[in-house]
Amino acid sequence: MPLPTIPYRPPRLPEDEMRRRGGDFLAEMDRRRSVRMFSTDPVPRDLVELAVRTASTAPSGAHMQPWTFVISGKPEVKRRIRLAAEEEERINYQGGRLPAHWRAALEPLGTDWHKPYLETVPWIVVLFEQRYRVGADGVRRHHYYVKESVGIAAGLFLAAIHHMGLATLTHTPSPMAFLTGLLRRPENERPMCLFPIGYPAADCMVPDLARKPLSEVMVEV
Ligand code: IYR
Repeated sequence: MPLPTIPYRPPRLPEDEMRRRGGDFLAEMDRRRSVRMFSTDPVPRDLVELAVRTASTAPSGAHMQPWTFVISGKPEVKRRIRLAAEEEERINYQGGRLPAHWRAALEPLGTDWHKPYLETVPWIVVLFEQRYRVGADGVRRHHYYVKESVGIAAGLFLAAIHHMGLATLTHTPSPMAFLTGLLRRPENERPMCLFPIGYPAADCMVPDLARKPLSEVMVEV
């Protein structure tokens, strides 16, 4: 049975107003940076909820919304995540699991296996993708375009966090399967990305990187 339909009538704006809004939004998003130096200042839980609700407005295959945001501000949970992530990353960086080309690509960013911020940030949010769902009847139902849907939700989450004046990082400890057990997630879920959430530290520094110009990211045919 198709869903009932409702009117969708967003206001039609004058072009100069559209241009102003688009430019303002670009300028704001262009100020976003991935942060690895966080303040320990507390962040109210409702701000994290707002970002999750914003992320959850993402379009998704057949509107299945195949994502779960697991949030924690508990010191013991954050500590266990830090220890497990650092163990994996130590094998990556020091144990030779990262191939030479990957280490070379990361060199300008100056990352290493130490992830102290995972323990000191007020919140950690782990985004899980639901590969399928299990109905109340115990029957498996398909999810569609899961990676694309969850990727879009992750982007909206980043934008929402930044828009509120908070900072985060798309951290993908590799492999990240330890998060499924540590956070007691069901078999249908796989961790996709971990976001430490907080304010940037007062002495926060970020790499002085440049974004590709339009001419390198857009072609007209
Ligand atoms: N997961 C590792 C390595 C890493 C990989 C990529 I691709 C980055 O853009 C940054 C880091 C880490 O978190 O250090």
